[in-house]
Amino acid sequence: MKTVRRSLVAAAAALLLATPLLSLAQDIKPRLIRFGYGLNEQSNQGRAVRLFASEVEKLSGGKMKVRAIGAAALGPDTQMQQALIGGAQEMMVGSTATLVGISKEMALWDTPFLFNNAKEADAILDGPIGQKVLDKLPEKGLVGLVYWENGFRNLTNSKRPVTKAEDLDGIKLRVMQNNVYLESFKTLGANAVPLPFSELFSALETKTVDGQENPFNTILSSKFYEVQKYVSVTNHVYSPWIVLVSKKWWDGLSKAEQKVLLDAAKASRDFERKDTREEAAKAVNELKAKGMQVNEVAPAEVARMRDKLTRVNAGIGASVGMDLWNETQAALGKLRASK
Ligand code: KDG
Repeated sequence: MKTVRRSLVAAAAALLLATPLLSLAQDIKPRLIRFGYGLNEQSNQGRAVRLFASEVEKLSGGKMKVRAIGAAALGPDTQMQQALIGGAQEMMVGSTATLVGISKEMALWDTPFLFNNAKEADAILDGPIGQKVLDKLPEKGLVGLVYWENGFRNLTNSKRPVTKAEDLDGIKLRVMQNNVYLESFKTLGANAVPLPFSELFSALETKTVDGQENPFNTILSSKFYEVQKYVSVTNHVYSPWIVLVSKKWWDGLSKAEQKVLLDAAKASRDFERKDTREEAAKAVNELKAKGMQVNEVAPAEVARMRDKLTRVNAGIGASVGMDLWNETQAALGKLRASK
């Protein structure tokens, strides 16, 4: 009888001892966040995801850990967006343009020539209008934390320099899977071919498409200079990236954990924009050094492109809502008047 009692006491003691260790183990086991992105690790996008990860680790005291997964290893933007909505993935960064199928107001940022410069972009994206567009996401199962800078987009192709819209005639131009981009480049005379970013390099390499359009940073980091000869500078649209969280997962976080992610996202936004702009300033010379031929499209020809695209703008206003469209135009008018 004594032996039984002794063994029961020993078992109870062991359980008591184990429980704190188990709960301690639970306490110190960091909350893992899978953060997917489409560009490669050496890109401006990859550097900013790593900055975000270090900020989360620092601000959470090691209780939250981000696993950065690049090069579209978790799939293209559209696949990651669905994974977030379903709760199978926690976070991603991707283009606002690929989000339009889920949240139509994102098409506002596809407007050709909407912003004249980065200052205007920062003011609108980080201001009440940018927040209004973010506020449409939770009903779709997503939480948008901040906008990063993809940048002003320029044309590349393997056939000829583009000096005017007519030079696009007959060029098979890859565009993002987005109706505004498709319509815009059809209107300018190109044969627009929508493809996910993850398929773009091979499509250029195999001549499935002749050209594409992206910011200098992406042309450099994705090594498009290996499969493209000409860069034609149009700055035809300012393209944001957006840092997204699965709402299913977000709603399970404490307020403190949500604050860690938002504060880290804001720090990563400021880092990413500075880093991207510094890299973009050097990128043209680097692309020339890699053998690309760069031409600036004359302002008069850019203005002709812009005029050709006004019909596309009317469609954007209708799809995002004229209130949002008019509010954006008014805010830009105010910014330009105050210069
Ligand atoms: O994941 C990469 C894309 O989000 C981004 O780079 C979009 O600019 C883009 C493109 O051309 O697909």
